[in-house]
Amino acid sequence: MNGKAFSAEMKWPKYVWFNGSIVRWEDAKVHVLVHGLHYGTGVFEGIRGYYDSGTIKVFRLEDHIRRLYRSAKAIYINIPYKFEELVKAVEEVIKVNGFRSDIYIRPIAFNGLGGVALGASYPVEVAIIAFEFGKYLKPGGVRCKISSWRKSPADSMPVWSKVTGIYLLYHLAAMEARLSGYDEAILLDSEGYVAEGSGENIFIVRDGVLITPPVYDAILEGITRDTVIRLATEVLGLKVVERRIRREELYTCDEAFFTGTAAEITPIVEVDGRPIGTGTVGEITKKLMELYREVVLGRVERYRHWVTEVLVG
Ligand code: PY5
Repeated sequence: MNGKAFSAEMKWPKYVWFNGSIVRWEDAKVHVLVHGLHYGTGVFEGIRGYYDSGTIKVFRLEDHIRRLYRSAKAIYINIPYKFEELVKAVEEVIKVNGFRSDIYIRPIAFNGLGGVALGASYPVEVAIIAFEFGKYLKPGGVRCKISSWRKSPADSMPVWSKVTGIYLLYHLAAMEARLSGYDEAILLDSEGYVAEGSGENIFIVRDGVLITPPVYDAILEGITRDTVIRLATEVLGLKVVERRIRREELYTCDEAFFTGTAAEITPIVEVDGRPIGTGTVGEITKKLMELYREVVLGRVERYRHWVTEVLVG
């Protein structure tokens, strides 16, 4: 059964970077007994690249690769490549595919073939898959449902890291929301406070102040979350408070939005049948969305160092 996801347009690429070399899409395969497939022992990243007159502009590439290594360390995955090699590999896979539209880049490292034992390490496999990709969530705003699935507390799962196995929970939450006629799920933490979306961090706006759950809560420390905090405070002069958010505070806030690499900044227009603010895209959300667009394209001098340009001819 399929959820009613707003399905992002994607197109398979010609080439994939796989275990150190560029291979054809058809040849980028793994064995059915890889440990990562059976037990979710893998880590991954999601990075966006924006096509702009002959170049792909990759947003915060080094920050994403750094987080990949951090996630790997947390679950005993030893990535057999140097940081610089993976950064280069991302650039290489973009170049060889010669993309002509916006892309999404998915680096992944997982425990490979060797056996079925838990508590064992097998040769780690690494792939970087880049493909043409459109919007992930409805850009005009999403209708959300508070999930019946709770966010795992930080002492039960390494939720701060981007671990493949943890995404089963987020997948179930997203399926539940979509099968119930909503666009996206919002997960509460084990104590009932708002944690995040199935694949996004969350912000609310109250009286002109941005509020988002703190990183010591059971959330992923999103790179888009960090970007938005920086842009809101440094450019728009807004106040950002990192603190817990109660469920009814979310229902009654002035504006709410998700942040994430795939979701970018997506307005939340309804939660559990309650319109958020006016039920349309809020003023501050709109300003942030416009500014974010300029920043990812490298058009704001102050943040140009976040953008890596890859010439695609
Ligand atoms: N929280 C969760 C659970 C996430 O999966 C993501 C990213 C974020 C927050 C936002 O993190 P960042 O801003 O660093 O991207 N999700 C992935 C993405 O590429 C996968 C989505 C399917 O956006």
